[in-house]
Amino acid sequence: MTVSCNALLTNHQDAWHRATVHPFLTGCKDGTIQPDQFNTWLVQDYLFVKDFTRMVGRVLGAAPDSHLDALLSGLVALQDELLWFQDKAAERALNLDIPRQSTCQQYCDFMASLAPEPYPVQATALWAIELAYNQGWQLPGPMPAPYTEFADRWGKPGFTDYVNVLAAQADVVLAEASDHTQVLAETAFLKVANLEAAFWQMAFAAAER
Ligand code: HMH
Repeated sequence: MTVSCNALLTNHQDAWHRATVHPFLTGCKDGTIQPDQFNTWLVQDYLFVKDFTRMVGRVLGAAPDSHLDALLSGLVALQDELLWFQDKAAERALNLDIPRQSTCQQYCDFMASLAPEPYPVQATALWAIELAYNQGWQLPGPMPAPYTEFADRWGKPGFTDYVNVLAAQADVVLAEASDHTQVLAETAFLKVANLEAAFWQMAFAAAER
């Protein structure tokens, strides 16, 4: 078998659609998202990105030489992103020192669980996590203030280029991976898709709690 990033997207279109198209995102686009919903997402995504940064550090630790440059650029971008999240939270007077909601915690636990997996599995999961936000924030089209800068962060062409490099890197190692490793990579991809859908729903449901 030869799993590739494109094949995963083609074979799991429904799961990927649920990961990247959600009323939360269309609510940002049309201005109907409520402050509780957006602020819940903002704080929980900051808590997510802290652990995601640790995951990227571990992926870098397992990567071949030729993949280091792209992964380092990803980590540099995450340094800026964590500070940016802190600024955005301060503007809204949000407390970042709160517990992760269970969906966020499940996603962080999943990322931690990737540590002992073969590199092709980790590279596939990393690509999927980044693509979910790249497509999710891009698909609705240009967003009005105050959401423009959020949509741009993950939708901008430079981020799309980065995600494409991650796909190319994952494809190279998937092509040489055992069938068993490819199955693990597919399972990780589907897990990312499901967790992404649940993460949007967690934020969207905030006002109903
Ligand atoms: C839930 N998935 C979630 N948050 C993010 N910031 C990313 C992916 C980054 O791409």
